[in-house]
Amino acid sequence: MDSRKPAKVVKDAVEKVVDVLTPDIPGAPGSAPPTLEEPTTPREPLPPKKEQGSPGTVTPTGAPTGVPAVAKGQQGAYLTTAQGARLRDTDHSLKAGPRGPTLLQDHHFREKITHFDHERIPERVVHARGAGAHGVFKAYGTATAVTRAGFLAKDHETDVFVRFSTVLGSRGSADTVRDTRGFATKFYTEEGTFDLVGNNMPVFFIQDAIKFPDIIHAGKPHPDREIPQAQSAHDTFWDFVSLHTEAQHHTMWNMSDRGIPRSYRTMEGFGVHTFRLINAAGETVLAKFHWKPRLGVHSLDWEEAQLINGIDPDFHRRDLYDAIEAGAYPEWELGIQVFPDTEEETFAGIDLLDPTKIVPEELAPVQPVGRLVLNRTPTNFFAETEQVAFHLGHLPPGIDVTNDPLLQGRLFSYVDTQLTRLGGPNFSQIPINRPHAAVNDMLRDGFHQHAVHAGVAPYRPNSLDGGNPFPAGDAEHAFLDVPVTVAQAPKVRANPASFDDHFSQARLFWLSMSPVEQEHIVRAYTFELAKCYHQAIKERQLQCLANIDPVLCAQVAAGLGLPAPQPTEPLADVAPSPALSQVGREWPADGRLVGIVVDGDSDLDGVSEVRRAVFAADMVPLLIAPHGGKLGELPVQRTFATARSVEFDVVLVAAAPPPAPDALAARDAKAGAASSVTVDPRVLLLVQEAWRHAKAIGAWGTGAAVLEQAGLTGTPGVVTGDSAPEVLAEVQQLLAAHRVWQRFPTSLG
Ligand code: HDE
Repeated sequence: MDSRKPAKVVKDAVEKVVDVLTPDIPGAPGSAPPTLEEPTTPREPLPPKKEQGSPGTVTPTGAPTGVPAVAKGQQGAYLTTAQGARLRDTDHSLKAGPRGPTLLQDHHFREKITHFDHERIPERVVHARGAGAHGVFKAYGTATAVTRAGFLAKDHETDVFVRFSTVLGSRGSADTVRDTRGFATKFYTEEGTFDLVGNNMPVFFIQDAIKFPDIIHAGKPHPDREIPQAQSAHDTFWDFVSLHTEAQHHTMWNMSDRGIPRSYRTMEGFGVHTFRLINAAGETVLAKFHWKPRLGVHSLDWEEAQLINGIDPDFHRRDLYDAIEAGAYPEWELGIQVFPDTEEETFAGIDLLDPTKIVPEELAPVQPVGRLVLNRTPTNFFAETEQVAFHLGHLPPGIDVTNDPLLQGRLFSYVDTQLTRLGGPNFSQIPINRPHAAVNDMLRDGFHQHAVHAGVAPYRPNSLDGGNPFPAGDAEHAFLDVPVTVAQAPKVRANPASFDDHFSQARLFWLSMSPVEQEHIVRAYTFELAKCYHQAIKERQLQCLANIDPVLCAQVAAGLGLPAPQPTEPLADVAPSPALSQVGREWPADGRLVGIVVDGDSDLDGVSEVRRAVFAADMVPLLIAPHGGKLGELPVQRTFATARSVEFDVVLVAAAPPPAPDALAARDAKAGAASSVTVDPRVLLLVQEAWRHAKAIGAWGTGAAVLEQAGLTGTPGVVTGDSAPEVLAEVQQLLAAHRVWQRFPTSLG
């Protein structure tokens, strides 16, 4: 048996396979292509796909089993009952004659239907919609001065499972809604599981956990009509945040491009709260956790996001799985901002216990402590992504909590919710939740108990089980509750006065944005408030905007057709934090999708060369043709009827295809969207839409005529040339900046 960690073994195996295979378009269902005829020769189940991983092979109490992943699901060639009895027929229920009633004695029928009837569990009350992946975290060793956590020791590798999510929508809602994203990481450390349950935004709507039901009730669909789904553009949300003004900073993040990420792979992650770290000598510091994506922070365009919601509601989860299958493993660097652990628990005048505040990176740089690589997709969504249970209290020695009142309440909530959702107190024994550390917890019995506990004395002290289990000390890596002094104070329902500043950091965020990002913020507020029914709510929110920034307020007010109010508080004098802006740098484009328009008259050798170059750059080429099948030797992935620009990060045009036989508005409404007698109107729509979403566009050969007809030639970010590879190279350069922002003038800045 290979003694290395399962993740390492799989990662190496996956890399080996990827090396030798010609790259394939990701997304194939199953690990082998199907035959045309139904297979009839009995055989063992197919193995998982090569990039699929599954929970660690450990017992419910953390002992390695070495069982191969395939043996954890179904086994054997034959259909059986849940008890393993082989079955002859599952297509017909047992009846009193072919035309007679079904018999109650049909135990197979009852087992099958009863189990089916109970397939669903309650979805998460928040963060119901999500997608997960397995990976490996490797520490740099740079954090050992401040924490004794073993998984942060130099070169230490730890298996992880990450679940990304939206907050508001139901399990079946669309991915690209405007919302905060969850970024929850389970580190299976040898000193106990560490869950870093964060978001893609560093602040939260509320300062005290007791307000969580309020903000969520306000954000969820209205209780009477149960609309709108998965969005904040409605009266109850804006009613709450305009009255409960501590929500204004987080709301500003949601209205910014951070609310509509391009991909989970292009999101930052934040632990939000301040934690307390303890080193080997027992010294403490305060710290905030950050995830920095290798690919940079990038977003969708708002119109693009709305179109995707209809065209591919699974856009983000597909992107995550496809990127891993394409070998473009998503990567983040984990970093910490470190602050002295002083009695006031403040840094540069910022209260570190207030989760509505950031500490700008310019004041406290994020220090990298390790790298996360997601390299395996789940084998089974339900078993892994749906059943994974995170909890802020899953802490290893070396990381402790602070008195942030939001964090304190979360420490209660995460176990409580699993009791209902996962059906009892033994959810940590579900394979995806099993620790990779020895468990001896004296917790016994309960629904779905998977462990078979020996002994007679699950209590302490005992002599009957030889005194086992024993308390551990520092030498045995015991968890340490830091003996922080709690100041003498009256028992009150109150916040410290320092929590009263609700607008200064919303202003800091606004002032840190580039003009194009500010335009997007104006657009989002205007869109959302315009969707509210009641004028009083719009006016009240405009008052909040007036207290954040008069320009922002005036722009939104103009869009709503309302007067811009005067501030009721002096505007805060804040220094912008350039680190908050997403634009102005260059990043790798791994895993991006390149749509290539082709037809039978295209220079197929040139297309083939570009296709290879796109694969070599760790991106995925998708050919878009008048019909499916193949063009020469090249497989077609999309047709003019099935493609939409929002699927692609870049559009390349290698043909000027005349209208295809299905270019009829009655067959495909898109064909009525633009008129042209010489080029298929769907191709014109494709490039025009890509253009208005600020995407790079390239064309060579006859393709240049398409851009000419679309009126795009010579505009910023539109590349034409004779040589396909040269056009691609230029387009790649544009893609490094994510979008061609200079295409559009702004009225701000
Ligand atoms: Fe959560 N949150 N939360 N939350 N949260 C849940 O736990 C809660 C908060 C976050 O992928 C629930 O298992 C309270 C902040 C993520 O499985 C629940 C408060 C942050 C996820 C819960 C907060 C988060 C959750 C629902 C106010 C960012 C998804 C199902 C004090 C730092 C984890 C579940 C996953 C999930 C409670 C606030 C992040 C109900 C009471 C702040 C990423 O327990």
